[in-house]
Amino acid sequence: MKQRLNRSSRLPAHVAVPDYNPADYGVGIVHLGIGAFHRAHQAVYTDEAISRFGGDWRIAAVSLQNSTVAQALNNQQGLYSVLIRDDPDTRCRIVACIDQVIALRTTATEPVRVQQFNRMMQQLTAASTKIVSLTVTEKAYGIDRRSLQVDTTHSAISEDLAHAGQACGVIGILVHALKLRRKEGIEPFTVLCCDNLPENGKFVRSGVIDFARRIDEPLAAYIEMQVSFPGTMVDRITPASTDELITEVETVLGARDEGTVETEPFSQWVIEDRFPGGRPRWEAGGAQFVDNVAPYEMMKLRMLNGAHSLIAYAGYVAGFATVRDVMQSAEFVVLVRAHMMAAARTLPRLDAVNFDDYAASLVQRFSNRAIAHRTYQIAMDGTEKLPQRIFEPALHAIQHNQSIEAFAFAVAAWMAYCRGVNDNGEPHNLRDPREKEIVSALRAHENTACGVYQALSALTDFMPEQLVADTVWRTAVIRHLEVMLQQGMLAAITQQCDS
Ligand code: CS2
Repeated sequence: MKQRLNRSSRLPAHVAVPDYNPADYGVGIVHLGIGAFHRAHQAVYTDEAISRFGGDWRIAAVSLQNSTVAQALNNQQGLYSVLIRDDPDTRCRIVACIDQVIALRTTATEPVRVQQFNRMMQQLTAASTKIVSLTVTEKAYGIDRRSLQVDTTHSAISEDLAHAGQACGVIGILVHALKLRRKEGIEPFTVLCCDNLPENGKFVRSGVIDFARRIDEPLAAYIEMQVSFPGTMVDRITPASTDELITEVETVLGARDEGTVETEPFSQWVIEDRFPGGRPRWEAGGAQFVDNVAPYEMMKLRMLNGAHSLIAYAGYVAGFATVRDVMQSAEFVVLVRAHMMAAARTLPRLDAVNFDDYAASLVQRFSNRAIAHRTYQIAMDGTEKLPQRIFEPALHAIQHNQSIEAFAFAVAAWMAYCRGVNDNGEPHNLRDPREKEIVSALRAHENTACGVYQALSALTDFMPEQLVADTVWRTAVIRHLEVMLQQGMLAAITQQCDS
């Protein structure tokens, strides 16, 4: 095994290295949730910004669930590589803007480590911290997407409301840190949500204010007045890192990098420019600053992520392991393109973007032969993803007399996936926060298209009532599901493409 990547590693000339000395710059950002996506996206933009313009904008990152990334990066002085894969070329660059990673827990089931918690709080309350950014996935927030209030049945929310001083959930941590800053007379930080949620800035703002109101009314009023929550749209396809990737990168770098990530060449970050405490000049990495990010976000959620979920469920059930494999099937491509165009019809006009071109570029990105993005990875957390990706455009379609077929097909594919077995007879876990509920609902109903629909459409706070009550919708989902269950996913796709 080679030596670990570090600041004195002698790297091959084709590996791009940042042209700044990390030790010259301080920390200005705390990032919660340092998964592969953050390392391939926001950290790269920050690295470009520091390279070009300098500034104390390095990142102190926090892992909320386990210590794997902390162990990897802290043993490498925060350095890691990004493998940018295109077909047939691969480029490699080093990112140097991570200062340290604080792991709150060793594994998800362990309690929060007090020392690590204190280190995180120290960073969050430092006057030099101007931004707290987040990529924690949809399920971590515990905010009800309809009322935009905190969901008191969510375990992190209920625990943190009971012990706000030792908060270990995202919202509780933000509120606690803002409370301490206010008490000490330190300006608040800007909260930058980078998760795939509609109007993500507004979403987190509402949850934070609601949580604060439940423990400290004046704090809630202060947050409402003083704290900025810009919205963002983030985009870069980034598969989960694997051991094979680490082995491959070892030969590329001549050093071992356990924090490496692989990603595609495309990257997009659209941000509302509201940073009272300042921000890195992310323009250096190509970030776009706009007044209102919502239409971009809606486009990306409905066209890219919606099509991704369709590919994940239909593809996985049909026996395809990766998105690129799915995109080798001409019929699948027709289905995916039709889904994107149905989603495009539900969007408000966006002068800067032509939706046909956007769909064409997505088809090309999904077809990248150099990226093995697993359908099973994207299929995860369906109950958290479907509402904004599929149900919202479906509701729009109903309200505007547009066809609902594409959305009904995607939901039927999700339902087929929820049965826990694919068309090859291979069983799988759903990896959904509501997995237990789904399994017991399915057990209580007949294993027919009607029974499965009945069970899953009745999950509480999931499918919007307007959809549940719509007989055209119900009939369409059941019709597709019937074909999927009786003749298999590929037959259902053929019929959908022919119709
Ligand atoms: C994917 C996204 O896993 C998923 O649900 O749809 O992670 C997708 O790859 C990114 O949003 C692309 O920017």
